[in-house]
Formats: sequence, structure tokens, C-alpha cells
Amino acid sequence: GFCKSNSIFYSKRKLCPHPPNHSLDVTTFISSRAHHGKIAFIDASTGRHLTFSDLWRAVDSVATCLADIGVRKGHVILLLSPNSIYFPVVCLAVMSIGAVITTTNPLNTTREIGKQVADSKPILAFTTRQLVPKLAESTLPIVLLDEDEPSQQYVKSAKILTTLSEMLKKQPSERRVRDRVNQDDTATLLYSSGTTGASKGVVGSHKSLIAMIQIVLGRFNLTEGDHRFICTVPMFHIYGLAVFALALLASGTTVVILSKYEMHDMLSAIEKYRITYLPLVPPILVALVNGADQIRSKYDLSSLQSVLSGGAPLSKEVIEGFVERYPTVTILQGYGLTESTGVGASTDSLEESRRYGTAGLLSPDMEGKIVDPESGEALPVNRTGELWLRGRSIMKGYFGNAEATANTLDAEGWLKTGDLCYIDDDGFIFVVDRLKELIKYKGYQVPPAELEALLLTHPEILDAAVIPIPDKEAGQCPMAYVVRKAGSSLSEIAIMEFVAGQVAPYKRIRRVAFTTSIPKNQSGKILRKDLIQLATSK
Ligand code: AYL
Repeated sequence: GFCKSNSIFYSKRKLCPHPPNHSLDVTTFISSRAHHGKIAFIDASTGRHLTFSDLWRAVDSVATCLADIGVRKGHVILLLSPNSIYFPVVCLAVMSIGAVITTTNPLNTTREIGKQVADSKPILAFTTRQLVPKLAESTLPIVLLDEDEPSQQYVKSAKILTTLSEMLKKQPSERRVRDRVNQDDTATLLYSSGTTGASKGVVGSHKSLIAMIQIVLGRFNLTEGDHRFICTVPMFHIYGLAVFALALLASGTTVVILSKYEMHDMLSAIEKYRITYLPLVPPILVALVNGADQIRSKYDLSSLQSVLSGGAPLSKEVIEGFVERYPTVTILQGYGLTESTGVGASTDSLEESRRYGTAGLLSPDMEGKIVDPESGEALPVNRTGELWLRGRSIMKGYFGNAEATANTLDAEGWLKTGDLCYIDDDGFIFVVDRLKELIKYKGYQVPPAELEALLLTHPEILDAAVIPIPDKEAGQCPMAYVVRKAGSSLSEIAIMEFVAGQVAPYKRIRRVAFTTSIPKNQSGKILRKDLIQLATSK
């Protein structure tokens, strides 16, 4: 059975064995599978491509350059870039020498990126010329990703060290400084707010990435037939990073990369490259359903075999709408967290996806527990509580934040997901609600605590609380309850603009309501559920 008497749920999926050699880095693990002549990545807008041989040579050249300029094991490197065929090259090169990659959303503001830089302390940044101004607050040396020469006009005060094009010319050296890298060493530092508070660095190891690669490869049968994926999701986020920048390389699959998601670009690339797998987030799936008649008359999507949705729930209405309009395409779901290095549960067939509302079965190598948030007791099937996950892909902790780590990971290695779930008689997980503060706008994380802290910096705001409100298109939107200072006539619009000027567009507050006080418990914690009820009852 999948559940033993100790209330631990086990995965029903077939397990790919984890490589036992402790001294192994994720780059070596992926590159040990040879696919030389095949194409690894295609840039959808330019048609430029990298074969597997090109890719591994590029990785070695960049790694050699990094070692030459003094990058060592444990050093953090910032990658601030939209998706590109070179995004994985930089990640793999950095990780191959035991350095740590930290990524960030190019939509983030200078202030937001400044905070991540202050926390993660990178020694070098890779970015595009266009994004250089976003690093204005730091003195980081920069490697430009653009293929043409740096134009002084855009990079005035910044310290440009070199360009990626220069690095790619470097003869790879076998004798380069190569610290021993173990599976337990840190590979990634991705930012997530977890269950509460502001964004924190999620420390991921080589082991967690290798485990995730095994999970992803086990999910899709890529050895049979000829498969092409299209990458519509951002590679700076765990979903895009784990699946597209890493896992699929181990299977020799071709990935067509969109630098940013745009419906027309996506559909024409599916037609042009005969894409078989389309991973996306729920809002894109909703758009595919709503626009189906027009889309099917304009584009040939007959190559599509599967769409993979992840990062937020899908309704029965959307699943059935999709099945009806695209009857030859299998819809698959994935549930996971940055803290679990991606998929912790998934549906792997249409039949499984049609257990409406399910996030699927536990991934191979993953154990689960449903814990009563009040009593801490582990619950049996069909009872709702917080989902805890344990497995090799779980993070090591939050970077430099022992308190947040202790609140999220227990002594036995269980990750408290902050999601309220139950597991049915057949082992399927259902996400019922979110216990944690997190708001999800189109799959992106919006930490309410960060917006509340920002609102409190306004001279006319006495107190504030930010909550999620349901939204047809985005899933959820942030809404603020605000207590103005006496005598203030600050308007809703002024508050929204105040926030919009300082945060990435996906974090903008979409609705404001004034109130006389924010409901809190005795220890001062905001009673968000009360506010959510108030907002949605109107
Ligand atoms: P983060 N259904 C409901 N809620 C979900 C789902 C889902 N399928 N997936 C994620 N969430 C929520 O760190 C949930 O609240 O990673 C979870 O705790 O940005 C939170 O989002 C985590 O947000 C995949 C599929 C990676 C999913 C992912 C994880 C992306 C979200 C690879 O193939």
C-alpha cells in the first residue's frame, strides 16, 4: 500500500535509482549521456540553435573562463536574463565548478533586485545590455550576454568585465582549477517567500537537482519517438530551470525556447517546429480554451501530444473545456514548490487528470504526510491538513535564515508546504487551500508581507494588510486593506500607484479598501482569513 500505519504516504510511481557516487555534480550527471549530433536548444525568434556538442563545448569554455577570473566553489553568480539558449549554458558552467547560481525575474525593479543582491552576495553577474540599469545599485562586475559588442551608451557606469561571446571563444581547459564537487554541495539559490515573510534564498543542492531530473525523466517517456518541447515558462523560476535548462538535456530532447511568452509566438513555434510537449501555467491554458475556435483555424497544432500545467490549480471547467476543444492532446498536471526543486506530485495520464481538482500522485522518491495544523498529529486518508513532503529533492534550507529554515524543515527532513491538502483512498493529493500567506498571480509569487512592509513606508498609512482575491485570468490578485492616518485623504488610486512604482508589474495591488483597523490575533499576526472572507462576501 501507499500508506503505512505511521501515517506516512509513499509514492506509487516507479523509482529511477539515484546515482550513488557522492562525488558528482549535476553538470557531469547530465553531460554523461551523449547526444552529440542532436539539437539541444533552438531560439524560436531567431532560429539560432545549439547542438549537444555545441552546448557542452560552450559550457566548458565558460567554466574555464570563470575559473580563470577566480570564481571558486561556493561563490554566488547572479543570472539576470530572459530565457535564451545561453541561459542553461551559464547555469551549467557555474554549477560545474561548484559555484552557485542565483536567478531573478527581469521584470523585478532595481530595488527588488538590489535586495536579492544584498542577501545572496554574488561576486559576478551575467545580464543583457538592456537589463544592466537594473543592477545600478550594485558594483557587481558584469558579463554581457548580448552577442554584439557592448555599446558604451547603455553601460556607462557599470563595470563590464567581458561578454559571453568572448568567453565562448575560450579553449576549454581540462586542467582548470576544479574544486571537488559533491552531491550535497549547494548549486542553486532561488528566491521564494515560503510560508511567511519576504523572499528568501532557497538553497538547492546538486543532489536535489539530480533527484528532480530523475523525476522529470521518469514522468515522460522520451526514449520512444521523436519529441520536442517548447519552453514558455521562465527559466529563472524552478519550473523552467529544472525542466528546461536541466532535465530535458539528460534525455537528448530538443527544446524550442521563447525569450518571453506571447500567445502568437508560442502557437507559430508549435506549428513550425512540430512541438509535441507544451508545458505552461494555468492562465495560458485558460486562454487556449477561450480562444480555441480562432486558434485552431489559424494554426496547425496537430503535432501536440501533451500540455503540462503546473504552479497553480486547474478547475474542472478548464480541464473539460480543454479536452473538448483539443481532444487529441493529453492534459497533465504538476504540483510543486521552489522548496521541493519542482514537482512533488503529478498526474501522468488524462485519466488521472480527470480526477478533478487533484494535484496527482506523489513523485517517485517523495514521501508525504498530512498534518493537523493545530495538534501536529499525522492524519489518515481523506482528512485535511498541511501537506509535508520528504525526499532527495527537498531544499537544504533558507540561505542565512536559521529561523525560517527551522520553521519550514523539521529535524526528520520534512518540508512543511503551507498547503492545506488531503490524500484520497487511491493516493491522489488534493490541494484544498493555502495555509501560507502566499498570493499567486499567473503562477508568480507575490509575498503579501513584502507589499505590507512597502505600504507602511507611506507617510499617510497607519496599517495595512494584503490578501489574495480570486481572478478569472490571473488565478489570484493582491488586494490591500489600508488604515489611513488621521486627517489623510489618500485615494485608492494613489496607493496603487505608490506600490506600482516600486514593484514588478505582477506584484501590483489591483484593489484597495479602507478600514479602521486590521484584524489581528493576540500575537499581532494578521487574521487574513477574516479579511479574505470580508473581501469575497461583497
Ligand atoms: P512556487 N495546484 C495547486 N497549487 C499549486 C500547484 C498545483 N498544481 N502547483 C503549485 N501550487 C502552489 O514555489 C502551492 O501553493 O513553485 C505551492 O506551495 O512558485 C506553491 O504554488 C509553490 O509555488 C512543475 C510543476 C515546478 C510545478 C512546479 C512548482 C512551481 C511553483 C515544476 O512541473
